[in-house]
Amino acid sequence: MLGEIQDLKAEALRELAEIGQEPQLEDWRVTYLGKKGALTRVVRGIGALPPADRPAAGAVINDVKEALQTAFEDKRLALREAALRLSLQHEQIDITLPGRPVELGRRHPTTQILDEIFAALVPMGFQIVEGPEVEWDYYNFQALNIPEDHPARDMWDTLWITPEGEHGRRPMLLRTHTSPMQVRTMEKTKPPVRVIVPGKVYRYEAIDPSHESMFYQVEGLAVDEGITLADLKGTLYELAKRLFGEERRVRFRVDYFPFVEPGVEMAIDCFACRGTGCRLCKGTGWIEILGAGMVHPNVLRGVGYDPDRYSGFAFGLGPERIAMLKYGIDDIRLFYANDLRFLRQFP
Ligand code: 2U9
Repeated sequence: MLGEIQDLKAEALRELAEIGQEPQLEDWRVTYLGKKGALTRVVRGIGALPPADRPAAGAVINDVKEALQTAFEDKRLALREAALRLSLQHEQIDITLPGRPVELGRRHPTTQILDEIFAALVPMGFQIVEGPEVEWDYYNFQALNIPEDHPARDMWDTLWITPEGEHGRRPMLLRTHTSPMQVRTMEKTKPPVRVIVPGKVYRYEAIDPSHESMFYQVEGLAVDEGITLADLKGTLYELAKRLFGEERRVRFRVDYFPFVEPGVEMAIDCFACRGTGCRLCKGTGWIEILGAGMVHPNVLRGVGYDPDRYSGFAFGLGPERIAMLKYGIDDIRLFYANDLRFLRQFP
């Protein structure tokens, strides 16, 4: 019997030496060390020996079993290490390869102009506020001194949400300017008020290179005791210089908007020809860039301000128009067509 055990051990070790992969190693373990394996069979054979020989046989079997188990563990470690070495060789990362380029986003040209406008006005004490794009007729028109059926309503081609002229329901629309938010702000706060309101506005327009149905606006409002047209001029002169260069000159002329009195338009001297007349300024030497005025007493009264005590100035401008002038863009539709060839030109 002892001879049989030694043969078994030799046979097992020889087979083990030839194994090259883990699955075969497991087969080997089952064959020799498993519950129904070769060694178990030998152990069962002990019962057939004379009782006096049994302890010695048992000791030998245990030694063999231990030797096979140790050999098995060593082999398993060796296989693992070999597999690891192989995978390190094959899956090596070349850290000298350049990385894949990450495409950086850019700020939209409208956003860039908005930021420039904020940079000019925020240090003067204007706060940025935003309001709803869906508005009541009251805030968009009536509170701004534009009553129903007033001819000035034709100045804004409106996208209505409730059918126009419907009775019994408060008329609702897409705001045609951001002025409604100035009214809301004044309703909620006492003077002094200094706000700028950027945001999208909507118009019922035939779309062409100079008309879009959605565009941005920035409107500003300052109300306090003793505010005069000189404050308006000084503030907007600084804004013009910030947007178009320190050397700019400005020109104010009378204009009409129902919510201001007097109303003005501001022009800058043409930065392309310096005032001598060219295509950009249509030969006039001046380019109109914004509208403004002193807030109409009716508007102040409507929000509960006493027009004998308080006065204010307001202005409005279109960031797309500013961008078109600055960058020589000839079609407003480019702004919101999401064509990357256009957008990538604004670093
Ligand atoms: C309140 C009272 C008065 C805002 C003003 C303008 C003149 C103006 C347009 C210029 C180009 C807007 O983008 S645009 O179409 N705006 O000319 N806006 S005064 O006056 C206000 C605003 C709010 C309560």
